Amino acid sequence: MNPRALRLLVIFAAFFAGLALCLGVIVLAGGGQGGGVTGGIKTAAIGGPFRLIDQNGEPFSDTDLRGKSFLVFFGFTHCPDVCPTTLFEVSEILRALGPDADRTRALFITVDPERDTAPIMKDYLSSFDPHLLGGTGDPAAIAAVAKAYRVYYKKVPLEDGGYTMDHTAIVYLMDKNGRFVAPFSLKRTTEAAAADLRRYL
Ligand SMILES: [Cu+2]
Repeated sequence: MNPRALRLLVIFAAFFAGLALCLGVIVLAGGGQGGGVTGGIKTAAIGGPFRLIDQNGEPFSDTDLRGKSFLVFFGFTHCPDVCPTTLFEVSEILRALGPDADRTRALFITVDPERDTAPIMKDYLSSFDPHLLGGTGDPAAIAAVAKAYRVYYKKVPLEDGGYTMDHTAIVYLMDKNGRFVAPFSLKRTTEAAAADLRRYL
């Protein structure tokens, strides 16, 4: 093979390796959106014990949620779009459940405990459905619960000297025993999502 052909071959190989990598990442990232499809996430390994502080400053743990299926997702109150959208959509689903919403919870755990103290969480969550349960705590407690739920988060400095947070935006559905069921898709009508959640109450 002449050197030029070899170089072309190397370029093509690199391109397809890159493409395969991108597709792999897309499949993994897409897993969170495809209700029931876990996209390579080891389902049995998601969730576990945690100890957090709610938006009223009261401690709570996974055992306090026993007997109730619940949604759980991670975010932060300074989030510009993904978190408020998710909180809004989850609120709509809880509202669609009517009185049955008392039999479930939606847990919003901060990945930014430095800024998201209980009073800040309370203020923020007051704009959404009252069945939402805020979770904050010291950085070690947040790191532990994020690890249990296989959630990635990272502080990203901003030019103005502040920072934002990168974070996993999957909503997890957990059953009455605190076991992971599936990622809970919000890419459907409120009614369809509420009907799906109702099956686990
Ligand atoms: Cu967010």
